[in-house]
Amino acid sequence: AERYDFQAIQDKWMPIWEDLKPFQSDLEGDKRPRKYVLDMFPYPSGDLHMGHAEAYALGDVIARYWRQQGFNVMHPIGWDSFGLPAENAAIKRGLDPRQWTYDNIEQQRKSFKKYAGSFDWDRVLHTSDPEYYKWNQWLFLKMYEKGLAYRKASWVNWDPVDQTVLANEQVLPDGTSERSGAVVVKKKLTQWYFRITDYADRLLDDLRQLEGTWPAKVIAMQRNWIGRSIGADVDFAIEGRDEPVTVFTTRPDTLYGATFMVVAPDSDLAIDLAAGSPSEEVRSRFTKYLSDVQKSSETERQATDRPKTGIFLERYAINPVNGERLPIWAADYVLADYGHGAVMAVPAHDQRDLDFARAFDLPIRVVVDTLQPVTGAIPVVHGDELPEDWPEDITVIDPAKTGLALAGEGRLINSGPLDGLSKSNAIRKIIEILEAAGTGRPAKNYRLRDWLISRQRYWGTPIPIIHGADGAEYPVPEDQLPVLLPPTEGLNLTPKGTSPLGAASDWVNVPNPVDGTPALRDADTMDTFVDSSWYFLRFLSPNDETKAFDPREVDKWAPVDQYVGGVTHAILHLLYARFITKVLFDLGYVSFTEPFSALLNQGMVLMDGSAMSKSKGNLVRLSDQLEEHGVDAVRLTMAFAGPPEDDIDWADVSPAGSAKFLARAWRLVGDVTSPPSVNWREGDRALRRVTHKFLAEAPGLVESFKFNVVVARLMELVNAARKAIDSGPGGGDPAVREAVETVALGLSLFAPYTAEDMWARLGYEPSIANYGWRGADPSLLTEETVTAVVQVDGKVRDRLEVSPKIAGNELEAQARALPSVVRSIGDREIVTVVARAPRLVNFVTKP
Ligand code: ANZ
Repeated sequence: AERYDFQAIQDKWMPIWEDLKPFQSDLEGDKRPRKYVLDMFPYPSGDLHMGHAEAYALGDVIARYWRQQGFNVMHPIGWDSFGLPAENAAIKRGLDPRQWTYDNIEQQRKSFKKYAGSFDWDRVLHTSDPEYYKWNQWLFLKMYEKGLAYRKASWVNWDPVDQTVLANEQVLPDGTSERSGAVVVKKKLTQWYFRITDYADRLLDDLRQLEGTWPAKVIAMQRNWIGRSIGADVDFAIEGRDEPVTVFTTRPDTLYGATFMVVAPDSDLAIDLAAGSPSEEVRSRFTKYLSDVQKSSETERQATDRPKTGIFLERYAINPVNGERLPIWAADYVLADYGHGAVMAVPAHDQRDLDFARAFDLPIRVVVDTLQPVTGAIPVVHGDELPEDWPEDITVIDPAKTGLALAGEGRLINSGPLDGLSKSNAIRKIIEILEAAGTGRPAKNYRLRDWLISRQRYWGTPIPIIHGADGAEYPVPEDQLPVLLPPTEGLNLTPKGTSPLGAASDWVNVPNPVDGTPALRDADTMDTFVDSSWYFLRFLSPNDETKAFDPREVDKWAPVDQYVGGVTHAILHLLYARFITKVLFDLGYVSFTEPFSALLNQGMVLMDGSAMSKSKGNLVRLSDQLEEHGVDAVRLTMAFAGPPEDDIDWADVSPAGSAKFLARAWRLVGDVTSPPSVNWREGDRALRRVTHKFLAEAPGLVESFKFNVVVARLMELVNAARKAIDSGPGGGDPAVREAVETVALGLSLFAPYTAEDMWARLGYEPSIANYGWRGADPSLLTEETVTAVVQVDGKVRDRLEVSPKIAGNELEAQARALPSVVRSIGDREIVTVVARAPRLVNFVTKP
C-alpha cells in the first residue's frame, strides 16, 4: 500500500495555502450570507500548547463548516498581548516586555499556520500595538464623558507578590490571587473604575436572550456573579450623630426583631462611629481590631464556621418603628462594600446574627412564627398567602437554645402593625409604613462591584488623563491619542505599588491641555480585560486609522454568531464584553446589546485525570505530538475525543489511532479508478446509500457540536468504501468515487491537509475549502426494499416490495391480502404457510 506521509503532505500544502489565502473574508462583491465565528484570542505566553490545540481545532471545525455550507465566514485571529506575564517575564530576563511579547506572537503565528487554522491572515491585531490601544483610550474617554469612568479611593484587593490591585473576579474563592497565588490583602488606594453596576439589571435581564445558545452553566455563573437581592433600605437615627445610618435588608419584615446593629469595621462609617465613641479604651481596641480585619480576605470573613469577633462601640441606633435603642457593634462578618456596610441584626432569623448574639450575649427576639427552624438559604415562597392549613398555635423552637435561626415562612408576631401577616405581606406593609414616615424605601443590591481598571504596572494601555496642579482631571484631547507607552529605558519595572510610568519624567510631566500649566499624566495602565472587551469589533476593520471600528462593517458582521473558548472566561471576560457592548449601544455606536449570540465552551486537555503542568511532570508538548502524529491526527483526536464541552484526557485518546484512520482514508484515493466526470447515479446503490446518509446527517451533527459523532460516521463511510473496492463492485464503480470525495469533504473540517491532498489526487483544484457541501439525494435516504416472491402451491402468483427487515407474519399478512392470491386460492383451505422473510412466502392448500 502507498505510504501516508503526513510530513510531506503538510510541507506540500502549507506554502500553497499561503499563496491561495482561501480564508479571506469579505472580499469585494461577496453576496453570500455571513457568519462571524470567533475563537477567544490567545495570550502570547510561549508557544501554543495542547489547550490551544483543542480550542482552535474545534473553533476551526465550525468556521470551516459554515464556509462549506456557502457562507461568507469571518474567522479572525489576533493576540491579547498586554499584561502581567509579559512584564514579569521581561523583569526576570532583563528584556523589554515588547520583545518577549512580539517574539512569542511570531512563534505562535508560525504554529497557527502550521496547525492550519482557517484564519484570515490579513486582519490580525495585537492589543499592545499603539494602533489598537489608542482605541482603548478613546473608549475610556467616551466613558469618562458619560460618567462611566471615575476615580475613587477605596479598599482594593492587593496582590503583594505582583504588587498590583486585582478585580474581585481575580481573587479565587480561597482568597488567593488568580495570577500569583499570593494571599490577597486589602489596601486603600485611589483607582479608576468603570461603572458596571449601572448596568447590573441589564446584564442580568439580557441573559434571557442567551438561553439556549449559551451553556446554562455560564448563564448561571453570570447571574450569580451579578447577584441581585431585593429588599429595603432602612434609616436608623444615631444618638449623638446628625446623620442617620442606612442599612440594606432583604427582610424588612423582621424590623421589630432587630436587637442590635453591626457595621463593617473597615467602613468609613465604623471609623466615624468609633471616633465618636465616649470611651478611649473602645477607640484603641477598635483601631487594633481594624488592623486585624484588614489582614483577612473577604472569603474568610464570610465563612460561617468562623468564630465571631467584634467590638461594641458604645454607641446606639434608634429603631425607626418602635424607638428602641440598639447597641452598635463593629464586626467583620459585615462587609464594607456591600449594601451600606451596616446591618440591622435580627438574631432570631439570621444565622450570622444569631451566632454573633450568642457569642456576645445579645438579646434574641422571635418575630416570625415558623413551623420549624430552617438553616441555610431562606426558601422562596411563591404567592402571598400562607397555606390554609397553617396551624394557629405553634410552638416556636427557641433559636437562643437551638442555635438555629428561624428562616422559614411563618406569621409575624411581636411586630405591632405587622402581627398576623405572612412574610411577603409583612414586607410590603413595612415598606409602606417606612416610606410614609420617610425612614425607608424599597432597595436592590448587587454582589457585582464597579470594575476596577487601574493597574500599577507598565505593560498596558496608559490611562488618557492628565492631573492638573489644581487637582482636577483633564482628559487628553482625542486628537492627541494615542498616549504612547514610554520606552522602558531607565525605568524599573519591578513592582513597588505605584506605576513604573510615574518615573518616566519626560513622559509624565506634561503641560495642562487647557491652560499649559505644569501637570502630570495619570501613570496607571488599564486592566487588560478592557482590551478584550471590544476586540471582536476591531477585527472587522483592524487597519482603520480613523476610528475604533467601522459601523458599516459592524452592521454587516456583528454580533458574533459563534464564540468559542474556555469556561475559564465564563465570568470576567464575558461580563466585561457584554457590559462594553451595552455601553457602545447606549453611545449609539452599535445596534445590538449582546456581543456573542452563541457560545461554545470547550473542556480542558488533561493528562492522567489532572491538569497538565511542568511541576507535575505530566506536560504533553504540542510540538512533540505534532512531530510524532502530524497536525491532522492531533486535530482529529481533539474532535473525536467526545463532546467538546467535556475534558479530554490525553492518556485516554489515541492520536496514533487517528493517524491510522487518516492513512486508511487517504489510501482510498489510490484505488479510485474512475475519472471526476463519472456519473455517480450509475454507481452501486448500497454504497451510495451510505454516502448519502452521511451527507444528510453530518450538517445537523456539526451544528449541534457532535463532532465526535461526525468523525465516527466518517469512519463508517471509509469502511464502506474500502469494502466496495476490495470485495464489492471495485474501485472503478462511480459510487466509490462519490464516497471517497465525500470522505474528503467531511475530513476537510477536521484534517485539512489530508483532505486537501485527497482532493488534489481525486483530480480537483485546491482548495477543497472552496468547494461546497453536497446535498443528499432523498431517493437514497428512504429505506431500501427487497422483492418478495409470493407463491400459491409453489407457483409464483405475485411479487411484493418489502423492507429487508420485515417479519414473517407481516410478510404473510401482506401476501394474503393480495387480490391475485385471493383469486388463485379461491375457496380452498390453506393448510401450511411457508414464510421465509423477506424473500418468499408460499401458501399450501388442500385441494
Ligand atoms: C436583616 C435580616 C434579617 C437579614 C433576616 C437577613 C435575614 P443578600 O441576600 O446577600 O443580599 N447584609 C446587608 N448588608 C450586609 C453587609 N454589608 N455585610 C454582610 N451582610 C449584610 O443578603 C442581604 C442580607 O445580608 C441583609 O438582610 C442583611 O441582613 C445582610 F432574618 O437584614 B438582613
